Amino acid sequence: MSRPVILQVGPYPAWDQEPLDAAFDARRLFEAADRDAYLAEHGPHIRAIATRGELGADAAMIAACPKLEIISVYGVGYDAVDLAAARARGIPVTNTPDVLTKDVADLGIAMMLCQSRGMIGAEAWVREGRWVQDGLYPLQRRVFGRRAGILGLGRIGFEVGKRLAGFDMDIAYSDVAPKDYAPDWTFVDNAVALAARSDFLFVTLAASPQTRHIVGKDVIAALGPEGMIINISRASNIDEEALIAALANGTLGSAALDVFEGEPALDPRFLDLPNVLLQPHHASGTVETRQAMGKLVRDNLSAHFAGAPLLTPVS
Ligand code: 8YV
Repeated sequence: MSRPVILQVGPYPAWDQEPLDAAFDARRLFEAADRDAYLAEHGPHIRAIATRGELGADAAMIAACPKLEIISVYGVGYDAVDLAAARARGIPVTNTPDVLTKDVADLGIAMMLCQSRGMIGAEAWVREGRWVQDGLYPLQRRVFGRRAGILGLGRIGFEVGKRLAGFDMDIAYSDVAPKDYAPDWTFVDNAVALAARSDFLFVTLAASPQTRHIVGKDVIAALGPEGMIINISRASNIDEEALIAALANGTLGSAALDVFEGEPALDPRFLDLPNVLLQPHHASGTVETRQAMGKLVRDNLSAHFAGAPLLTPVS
């Protein structure tokens, strides 16, 4: 039987590529020198798009594939998929929730600890011989017992909260409504009030047009010169201009970011700021999680072509 033709938007690790190629005739858009010409040539044959969270599938890509039946996203976030364009043609979209939740939460916690305790600077202090030359490393700020705010108490936010509880932190969260699965944490009904009662603000919201720049000037000001923002969601949830300005003038204490507008080519002003920890969008980047994500992408595609229910459709 001939393998279904699929459009592969970005590269996957070798352990995914082999089984993907065995099951599907994958046309590799990311290897094309001329993307539009490639889509014009291969689009008419494409029955599925296999993409990644940050790459998505825009309206033009969807339109270029008139026989498209399904879009399978390697990532929990599907904000880069034009859902309206997919829905208009009844094309289901799947993502990879759950399998990455705990790794993403772990990295958020690691970023908080690393930034709060100045671990990057401390490492340089040792390597550059300053411990011998200048003595003790400057004192940093503690984490345990302080106030944490979680903006978006979905699966990832909840796992962040569970971990923060282990640091005896005072935990609050904001979401569209209080969550019955978080009875011990304080519900705050807006982002500014949440920031005002937080030392650390975790941004764990699924991105959408409605959440764009939800962390703006007011939230940043409410967090203040001692506050820290940790973003493990999407860059669009934060007004980057306001963030850079506040980090530069000290009205915000610090930030720890895994995601950036225009990534991987982030705003160069970030590189000059000493009070921001920069991570290359790798919160789900463990071997274990990435293997599970790759399998889920393929399992959703296989289920579709077998006429079986999708494992993780986006509702
Ligand atoms: C991945 C992500 O980094 O799950 C998401 O939404 O952004 C990430 O897990 C990405 O999709 C891998 O390419």
